[in-house]
Order: sequence, then C-alpha cells, then structure tokens
Amino acid sequence: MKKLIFPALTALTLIVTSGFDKFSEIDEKKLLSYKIIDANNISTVIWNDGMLDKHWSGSSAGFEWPKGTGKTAIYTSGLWLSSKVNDSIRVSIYYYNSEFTPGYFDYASQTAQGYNDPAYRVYKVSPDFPSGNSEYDSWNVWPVNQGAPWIDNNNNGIYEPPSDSPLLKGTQNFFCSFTDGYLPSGIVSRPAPPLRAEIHLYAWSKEFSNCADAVNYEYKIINKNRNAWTDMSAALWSDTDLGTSINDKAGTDSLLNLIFVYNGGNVDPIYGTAPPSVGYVIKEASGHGLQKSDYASKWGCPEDCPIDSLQRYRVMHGLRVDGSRWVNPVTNTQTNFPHSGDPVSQSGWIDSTQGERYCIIGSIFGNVLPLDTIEFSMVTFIKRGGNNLLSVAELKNCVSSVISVNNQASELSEDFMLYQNYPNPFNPSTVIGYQLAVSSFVKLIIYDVLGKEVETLVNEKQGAGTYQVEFDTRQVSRQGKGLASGIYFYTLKAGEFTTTKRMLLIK
Ligand SMILES: [Ca+2]
Ligand SMILES: [Ca+2]
Ligand SMILES: [Ca+2]
Repeated sequence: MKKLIFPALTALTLIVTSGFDKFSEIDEKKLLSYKIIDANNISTVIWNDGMLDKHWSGSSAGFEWPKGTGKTAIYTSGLWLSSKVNDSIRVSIYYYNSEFTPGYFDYASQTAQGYNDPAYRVYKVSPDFPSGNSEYDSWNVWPVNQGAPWIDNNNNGIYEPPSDSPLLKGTQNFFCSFTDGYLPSGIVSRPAPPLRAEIHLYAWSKEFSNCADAVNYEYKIINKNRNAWTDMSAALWSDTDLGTSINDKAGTDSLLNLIFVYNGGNVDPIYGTAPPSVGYVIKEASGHGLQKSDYASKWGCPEDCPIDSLQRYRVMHGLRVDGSRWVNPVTNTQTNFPHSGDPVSQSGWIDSTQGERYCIIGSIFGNVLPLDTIEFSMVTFIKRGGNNLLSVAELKNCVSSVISVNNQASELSEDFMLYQNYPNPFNPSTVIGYQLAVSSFVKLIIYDVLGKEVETLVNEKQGAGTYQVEFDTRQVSRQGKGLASGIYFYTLKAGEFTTTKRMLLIK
C-alpha cells in the first residue's frame, strides 16, 4: 500500500532525537517513539501507540527482510480491538493512523493519561547488563511501574536490578504501554467510542536454532471500563506488501492459527525468484473464564474491505463485512478461516486471484469484566523456500515446530532448566534435555557416584533455546569395560547457572 496520504506527514519533519529515543509529534499532542527490532534477519519497528512494522521515517514500509537489503515484506500492521459495551459497538484500531495513544487508563477517574509523557516510550533491553550500546536501555529504567514484566529473583516484590531482571525471553526485549481511552473529541478522530483499554505490549526476538526469522508480540489487554466488555475481540491487522504489493495472495491455516501472504507467481519485481512467505500466528489467547474462538481473514479492497466501525466489528468476529458467515466453496461449510486450502498442492479453497492483500487474525474472548486482563500473543514469521509456494510450506513447518517448542518452554519456565533424563532408569542410553534462557557457554558432564567424570556431553557456546542430548553408555569405555549399574549424576553449567540431577543405570 503506497497510495495513502498521511495527514501527519508535515509534522513528521519534527522528529526530535533525545539520545537514542526518537520522538515525533505526529498530531502535536501524541508523543510517539519507536525502537528497532533486529535480533535475527528481520529488521522492523515497534511504536508506542499500537503501530508496528512502519518505517521509522513514518512514510514507508518498515518490515525489512533480509535486513540491510532494503527489501520489505510488510508495509505496516497493528492492534485491533472491538467489543460491545451495554450493546453499543466499541472499536479501536490502528489503520495507518492509530486510535491508540501512549500512556495508560486511570480506572478511578475513568480518564486516559500520559499521551505526551516521555516516560511512555518504547523500552528495549538485552540480557547483557549493562549493555554499553546506547540503542538499549539500562535494566534500571525498565518500567515495572507501567507493567513491564520482570523477574523477582529474591522474591521480595521490589525491582532491584541487576540481581532482579526484566523478563528476557529474547536477545532483544521491548515494552510499551498504550491506551485507546481518549475520547472522539480528543487526540485522534475516531468513529466509534473507545473500549477504555490499557494495553501492555511485551515484544521479543531472538535467533532460533531453525526458524530464525520471527518476532513475538505479547499483549496484555486490561479492561479499565467500569462496564463489562461483551464479545470482546483482539486482532492483529496487517497491510502485507510482499515486495511489490499488487501480485500477492493470502491464505489461512485453521489448525496452525495462521494467516500468511505469498507471492502470486514465482517472480516478484523486488524479491526476484522464489519470493518468501510472511505470516502471523496466534500463539496464545487466554483470560479469566473466557470462551475464545479464533478467526482470520484476508481481503483485497474494495472486495470485503471493512470501511466503518460496524464492518470492522464484524470482521473482528469472523464474519464478512455484510455480517454473513464465510462459506468454503469447496466443502460448502461455514468457517472463520477463509482461503484455508493448501496452495502448495493447489487443493481446497485457495486465493484464486492476485493483488493488493490485507489480512487480519485474532481471537474472540467473550465477556471481559472490569479490571480483568486478557492475554493475546502473536508471532510474525517469514521464510523463503525453493519457490513462491514452497515458501508457504516452509513457513508452515517453521510455525508448527517453533510454536510447539515455545509453548512447551513457556509452561515450564522462561529460565535455565535441566530436565530429568528419559527414560530413567535406563539401559543402554537415555536423553537429557535442558533449556537456556540466554546464549551461554554450556557444559553438560556425567559423573559417577564417586564424583569422577565419566563423559562430557556438551562443551561449547550455545544460543538460547531448548536442547536434547543423548547419553549412550556403549560409547563410554573405562579400561575396556562398560559402565557399571548404579547411580550417575549429570551437571549442567551454563554461564552462572549450575544444577545437577541424578539417574539410574540398570543393566
Ligand atoms: Ca527483588
Ligand atoms: Ca509481491
Ligand atoms: Ca498489501
């Protein structure tokens, strides 16, 4: 999408640089800031008003892949919310301009606050403290008072870095707080009243072992309205422009909770042959006693393009703009996931034309009581395969592998972990798993019951992530003999982290 004119373009010349915190007064009131996410081969931009993937200049595509090439796959994207309050429709969206502002929503006074307070900027921290790189913030200024997630290592409720730390899921970690709570006569013009939501966005990115190029967005959305939200929905909307925008296609995968965009042919004027595929997946959607369902939709304006609050509310509830259900023309069944066929095998309901594509994927959370919080986590992936369609296949492979690994890890811990070996007792081999919160120099050593080293399984620097190593006694020999039955210990040393577990060999 290149044809939209931004009313704020003139004001964008007023970009103020304060250290490495850049502010631009887009409407002379809202104090915008941004940080760059580039932990892997993606380089993109996170803003403090719900806007994502918009270039820092404010006037061009911001999701660059591969980073440094100037080639972009997403023009811009951002958060969409909708609900009913006492039967009236509430919609708050980012759609080239944002109906959100930096700040928070004060429940007692029922007023939004902080739109021009420089404290409500985007914060960026790394696992290294202090980093010595002024693009990063010190852990000392991580805004725990705004709701930024952190680890209370000594469990006293007080944030005391560096012994306490920000939550560090990635090698780059971000936080900002924003709200939709300014009324129509306020900072932005808006066709529907706000939900009165306060949103905490924690974003992170890192190098995965396989599918490196992903960015994680974890939203906590708090109902600061004195009334319940009814049929509340949260979504990520995107104007994907995969290289050249006019030859794109889109599709969904209801099992993976994925929406993806791929090039209509195997050649894109910007990406050349074998263009990548970019997608958004719902990683988590949860809250208090909520009944949730998911949906995704693509559209190519003017076809099915939602242009007012009612139509946007419908799209955010899995419907077409006219309020009807999507019907899969191949199976003749109703669905919340249109174009869910497989473009690789050309089977099922696939996007039959190519052109400008927009997409949205989200979750319906049902009723949200005052001061309840819902959690909505999204991941953006990009992947290139042997041709435009194999890019889709590889993207899906990445989504299914990385998302399952992440889910397993998040249920256990976001920290260093050493898992019990499996099987145990064992003979002749067993598998030891462990998790690294950050990139570390790792030693995994087997000891016998006397403390004598039996074998070193790992002795190298490894990136953050989950690992499995096999311990095979047949490959260990002591004076020509195998290992005796009995208790053995295995010790993981990763940076400052050390822990030991025991296992039993029974021959
Ligand atoms: Ca503490
Ligand atoms: Ca394209
Ligand atoms: Ca597009």
